[in-house]
Amino acid sequence: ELGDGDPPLADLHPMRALFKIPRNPPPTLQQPELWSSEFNDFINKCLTKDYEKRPTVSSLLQHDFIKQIEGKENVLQRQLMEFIDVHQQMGAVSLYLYVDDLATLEVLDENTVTEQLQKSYAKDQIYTYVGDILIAVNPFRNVDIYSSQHSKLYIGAKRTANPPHIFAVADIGYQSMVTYNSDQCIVISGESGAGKTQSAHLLVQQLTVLGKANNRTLQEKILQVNNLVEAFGNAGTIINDNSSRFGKYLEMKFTCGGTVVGAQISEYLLEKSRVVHQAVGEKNFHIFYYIYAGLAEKKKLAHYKLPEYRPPRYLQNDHFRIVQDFMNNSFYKSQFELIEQCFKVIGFTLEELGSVYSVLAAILNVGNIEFSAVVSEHMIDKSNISNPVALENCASLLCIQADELQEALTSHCVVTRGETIIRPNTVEKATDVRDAMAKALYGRLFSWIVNRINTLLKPDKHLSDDGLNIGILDIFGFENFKKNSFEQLCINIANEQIQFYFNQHVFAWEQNEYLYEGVDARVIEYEDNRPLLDMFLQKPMGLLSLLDEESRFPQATDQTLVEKFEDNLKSKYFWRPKRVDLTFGIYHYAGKVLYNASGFLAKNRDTLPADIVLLLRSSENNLIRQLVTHPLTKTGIAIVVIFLLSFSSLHTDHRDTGHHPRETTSMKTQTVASYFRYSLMDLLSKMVVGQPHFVRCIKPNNDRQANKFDKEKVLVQLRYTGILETARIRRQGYSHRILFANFIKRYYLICYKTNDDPPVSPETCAAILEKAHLDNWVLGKTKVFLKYYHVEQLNLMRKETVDRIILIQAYVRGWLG
Ligand code: AD9
Ligand code: MG
Repeated sequence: ELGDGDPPLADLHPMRALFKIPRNPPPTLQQPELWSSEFNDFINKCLTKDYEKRPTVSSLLQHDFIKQIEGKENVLQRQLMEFIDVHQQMGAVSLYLYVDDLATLEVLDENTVTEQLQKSYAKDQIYTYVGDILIAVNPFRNVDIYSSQHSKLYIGAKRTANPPHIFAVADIGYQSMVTYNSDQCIVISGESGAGKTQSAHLLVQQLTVLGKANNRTLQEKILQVNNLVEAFGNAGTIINDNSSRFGKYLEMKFTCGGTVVGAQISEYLLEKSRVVHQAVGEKNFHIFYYIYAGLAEKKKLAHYKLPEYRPPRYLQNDHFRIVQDFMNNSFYKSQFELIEQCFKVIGFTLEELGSVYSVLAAILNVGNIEFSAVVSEHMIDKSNISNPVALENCASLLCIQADELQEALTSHCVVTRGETIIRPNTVEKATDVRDAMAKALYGRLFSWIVNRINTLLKPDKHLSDDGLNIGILDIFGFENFKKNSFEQLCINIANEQIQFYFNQHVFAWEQNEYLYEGVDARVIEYEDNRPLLDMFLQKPMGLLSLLDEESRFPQATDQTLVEKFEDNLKSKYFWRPKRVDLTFGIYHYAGKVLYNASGFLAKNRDTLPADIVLLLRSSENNLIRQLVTHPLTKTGIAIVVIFLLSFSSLHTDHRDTGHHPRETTSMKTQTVASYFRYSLMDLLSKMVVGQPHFVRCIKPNNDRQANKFDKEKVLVQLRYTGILETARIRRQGYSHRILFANFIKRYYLICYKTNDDPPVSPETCAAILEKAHLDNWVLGKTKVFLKYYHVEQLNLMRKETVDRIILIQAYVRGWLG
């Protein structure tokens, strides 16, 4: 490990500036065996590990070696002296007092913990640690803790040097990435409106600072990504004005030296149904209002065939009865400017931008197409388009033929015995096709934008080869409305899964290892939501399998679906209230939720008629053709199942074998499902391989009010997220388990000479740990068991040593002049 992976440490060091060490090439750590024994001897003197008794600077300078090489240069001698002094101060490693860490509370009960959070909150200290996990309580107002000064404070700092902060999580992720040369992932969880998305923004902000992008443009581009995808994927709900309606995994790409070189996003389960329908009190996706206000400002509504009086039907809700409501909205106007700027900064062309607006405008026009029943002698089931203007508008925006669109909406082809028969659509069916088309266009547009961003932010190949990354997972939070539908079920299952992932990491694997390694540690009880996940995911009798099965029967109804659930789900987590036809209830980890199964089957089938696909493929607009020629981005329930199944199976495999499992789906037989399985497996394997860091967002009240700490509300969240148990296990348990060989390779410098090669044995590990004055660690059969704070101390000591070696070398090699 004493290789070229180390320079970033020195690079970050404040002494770099003082010593004017050239950045390129940075001083690197040379292999000890390449040094002369004389030089090794000198370095070992400089590095005496006895922290109480260091060699004095003057005694070092008396050393023959240094005299030989730099006898005359007094300036440099003084600099070396200063350097060693500073390090001696820094090296006085104190045993940390984690005052802001719940794991150190003397009394660890619900009340004390809640009070602790409340006290901090009252002082605007919204962050608190529970061991290595960060709790963030939403302030619901701007707190002045994110300035560039704050950002600097947290770079490479000891955790106890500053109050807990989201920037510290970015820092620890970044430092772990460069030091261990391994991928990291930051998992943010919490219920809707708790502050996940905001936290994700702050992490990206700090990581771009840490990653010192060589060119400002790249830095700016990365900072715009979240804003752009959120304009399309977020919307106002009853709970949160800026609620994420999709899951997002943003990976920031770095070189192995830690310079940021690009980014990539994966998106999951966009709630497309929102395009065509919003529940009472809710809004459509932000972007629709933005373009309306923005295009009105630019006098371009007519160009995009957007009506100026009555709002398009998809935007008519209790918020907006007349177009002027959002057309003149100055916030929307400024957001439009911002988003247009984001597009440009990231690198979209003006032509692409125009096409994006056209698709959005087309979707709004699709929604305005209305049908009326045609009563004829033989067929009363036919439908006709009653407002041809909307149809014409839509066709012209999509660059397709209006009559062909009319046909695709009002009729469908059936192939029987090799013969194609055209059948008319009823008004109801035509309406469904219309809405399916709008949803598909939006979903595909969203995926296209994400893909395009990924292309534009892809690192150059030579930079990304054996590069590293930090992923940030920000999904939609747990939801419980008055009326909960299919979308809430998907969202809540995903949250269930994230909770499982958390439990696996924090409790299950840790406790398994104690057993295996013969380490005596008290077992912590925690709420395992595995049985609940099994109820959803098991094959063939899990809720989702039953749903998929029922979706395959043409005669099935939402009613038969609920009955199927009731007959087959033998679980204490499922119940069916009497006499309420389409309702069923689930006891989720975060509370009980009543669902209404109305529309479940249709939403799960999520079919887009082939006629519409074929028609769109004939479009003269490049973008629209691309939207329908790409692999189908069907985000039906099947995908959720695959997503979640791979999640849990991955973790089981990982735990059992210590390897992450291989993708078994053959790429040759690539169906929609296998395509997704492949991409999701890819994401999950990255998350599993990477070291996870957790941020748990807490919502202090239901009214989005500042300075209001509803103790009961907080307590419920602490309970269901298992924060108390987390604090216990962090206090009693050993969150870090490192193989002897890895431990020694990494930390031998703390106790041995640079050129020593101590044997891999528990004794060597013990010697290092004792030398570092640590206690409360345990040695297992093959691994060293450490508390979360040990690792930080060891890393600091090692960093100090390595920094010194690098500087001494640099000094000797004449770099400092
Ligand atoms: V959802 O599951 O996507 O519906 P999130 O993402 O958990 O939800 P979000 O980050 O959108 O919640 O936060 C909700 C609102 O809380 C934001 O719009 C801000 O107004 C407010 N918020 C959250 N975190 C902070 C913060 N650190 N400082 C100030 C904050 N305001
Ligand atoms: Mg969000």
